[in-house]
Amino acid sequence: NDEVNYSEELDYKITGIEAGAGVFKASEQALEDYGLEGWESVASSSGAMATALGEAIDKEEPIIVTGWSPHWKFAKYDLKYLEDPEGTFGDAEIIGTMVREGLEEDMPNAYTVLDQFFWTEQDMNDVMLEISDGGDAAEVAAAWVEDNADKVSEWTEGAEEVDGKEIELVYVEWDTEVASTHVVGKVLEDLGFDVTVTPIDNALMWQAVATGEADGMVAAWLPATHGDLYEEYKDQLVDLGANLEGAKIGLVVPSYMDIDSIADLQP
Ligand code: PBE
Repeated sequence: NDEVNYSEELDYKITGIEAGAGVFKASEQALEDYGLEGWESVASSSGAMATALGEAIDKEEPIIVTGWSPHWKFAKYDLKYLEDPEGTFGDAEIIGTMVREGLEEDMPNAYTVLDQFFWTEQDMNDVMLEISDGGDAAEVAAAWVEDNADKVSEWTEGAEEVDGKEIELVYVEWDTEVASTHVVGKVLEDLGFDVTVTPIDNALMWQAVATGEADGMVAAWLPATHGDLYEEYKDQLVDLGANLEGAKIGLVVPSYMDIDSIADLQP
């Protein structure tokens, strides 16, 4: 094995994100599945992870982060996923929409929009990149909605305007979810809804929709990433299916690192 062993240089640390994120939990599972003794995944936040990644790349130092796509980091930097022969991080994921029971009866027009909301990785990337470049999420979302009237009209087809009805969407402050939640929130606002978008922790997001405290969310990563939460709450939720296809999670490194597989981290 002539690959570089990065263990000591990295101090046996994977740069994680929020402890409640599916990809963070999967990274801890990977340490077990691959027998990476002495290694740990260090919880932080998505923002801190992105900062650490940028700083390492500036200095061409090694770093391993818990990553996901779509994400602007792949447009900004040359990165690769480490191969995952054990399948700990699952396969292709979808991002799904979940709403509370009774929403269809209470707010049929919002239900229609949330049910029809579907966009591409490219759409999401466009919004994410502008926000990562310092744009205000609500303003970037509003501009995207204005520039993509054709797409938006497919989501609003059959929905009628309302007069200030309150609706609350919950999300986690991951770049992907900041983008999608603000875009769909803006579309609902334009239909006349009084929209609140509330950032919370992942498990609380699922719970809030399941208990009806919140009306819906567009941040369900399935089948693997949030599989445990889906199992726990699926009987109390209305599953409106995918709003984006072809998502993925895993361990991500700069392309200049001389390593291809998680298995290469084994002692
Ligand atoms: N993520 C982004 C989330 C889902 C969306 C991959 C960080 C997670 O791991 O739970």
